[in-house]
Amino acid sequence: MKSISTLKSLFVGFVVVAAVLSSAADKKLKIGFAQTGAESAWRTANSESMKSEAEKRGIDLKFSDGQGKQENQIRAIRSFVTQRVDAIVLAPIVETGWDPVLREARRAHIPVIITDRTIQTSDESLYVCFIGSDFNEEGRMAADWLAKKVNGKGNIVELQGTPGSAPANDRRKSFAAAIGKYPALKIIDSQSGDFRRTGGKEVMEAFIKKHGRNIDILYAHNDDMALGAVQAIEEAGLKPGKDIIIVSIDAVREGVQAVVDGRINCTVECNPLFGPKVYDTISRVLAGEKVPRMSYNKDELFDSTNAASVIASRKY
Ligand code: GYE
Repeated sequence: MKSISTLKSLFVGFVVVAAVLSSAADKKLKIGFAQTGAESAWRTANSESMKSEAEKRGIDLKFSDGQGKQENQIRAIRSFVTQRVDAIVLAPIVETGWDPVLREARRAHIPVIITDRTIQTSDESLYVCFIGSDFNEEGRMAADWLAKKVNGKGNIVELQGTPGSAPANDRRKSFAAAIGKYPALKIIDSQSGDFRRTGGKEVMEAFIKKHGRNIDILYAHNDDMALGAVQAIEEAGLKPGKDIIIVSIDAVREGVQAVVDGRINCTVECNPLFGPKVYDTISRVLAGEKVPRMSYNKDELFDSTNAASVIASRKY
C-alpha cells in the first residue's frame, strides 16, 4: 500500500517537473522595442529587420512606434517595465533625457540595449551596450569624398537631421571638422529637414530662394531629404548632380538608384539591417556573457564608380 502511494507521488512529481521544464523551454523571449517613428526609408528597413528576425526566432516582440516623440518612447519603456519584458531595445530619437526612465528599467532588473543612435548619460551603467553605425565616420567619409570631387572649393548648403539626434549632431560636427581643412569649401547655410523627404524639399526650396545660383553643393544627412531636395532643384529648373553636387548618407535603394541616374553624386552607407545582431546580443546578455560595449556596423560609400554594380543586390 505504502509503496503504491510512494510510486504515485513519484509519478506526480515527475509530471510536475516535466511540465515546468517544458514550459521553461517554450517560454518565449519577450522583448520591448521603442522605435523612434517612421520618418525615412532607413527607418522602415530597420523596423522590418527587427520584426522579421523576431518572428523567425519565435521572439515575442513588443514593438512601439514613437511617432517622432521622445515622450512616446519614454511611455513605451515604462509599459515594457510593467509588462516585465526580458530585455528592452531603445532607438533613442534624441541624445539626452533618458536617465530617469532607464533607472526605472534598472530597478526592475531589465537590461537595456541601445541601438541605432547613441545617448548622453551621466551614468554609463544604465545600458548594457550600443549597436549601430559610426556617424562621425560617415560625416568624415562624406566630407573627404566631397573635397576630392570639388577640388576643395565651393559653397555648401546642409540639410540636417532631427535636431538633438545623434546622427544629426555627429554627421554635422565631423563633416564640418573635415572640410575645415579646405578654406575655400564653406557651409553657407544649414537647416533641419527632420530626416524627412518633405522636410528636405521645403528647406531646399527656401535655400534656393535665398541663395540662388550661389549654391554649389548640397550635403544632406540622409537620402530621404536629398531626394526631396532633388525634386526642389528640378522644379527650380536646375540639374541635381550637375548644377548642384549632392552628397548624402544612408544608401537606401532609392538613394543608390539616384546615384546610378546621376541625380545624387555620392551616398555613404548606414546599414539598418541589424535585427539579427541585436537578438544575438540579447541572448548573450541574458546568458550572463560579456558583450562589446560599442559595436559598429561596417559601412561603405557609393558613387558613380560602383553604384550601378550594387543596385540589384541592395537589400533595403
Ligand atoms: O540615417 C535616417 C533616419 O538614426 C541612422 O535616422 C538613423 C537615421 C538615418 O531617419 O534616415
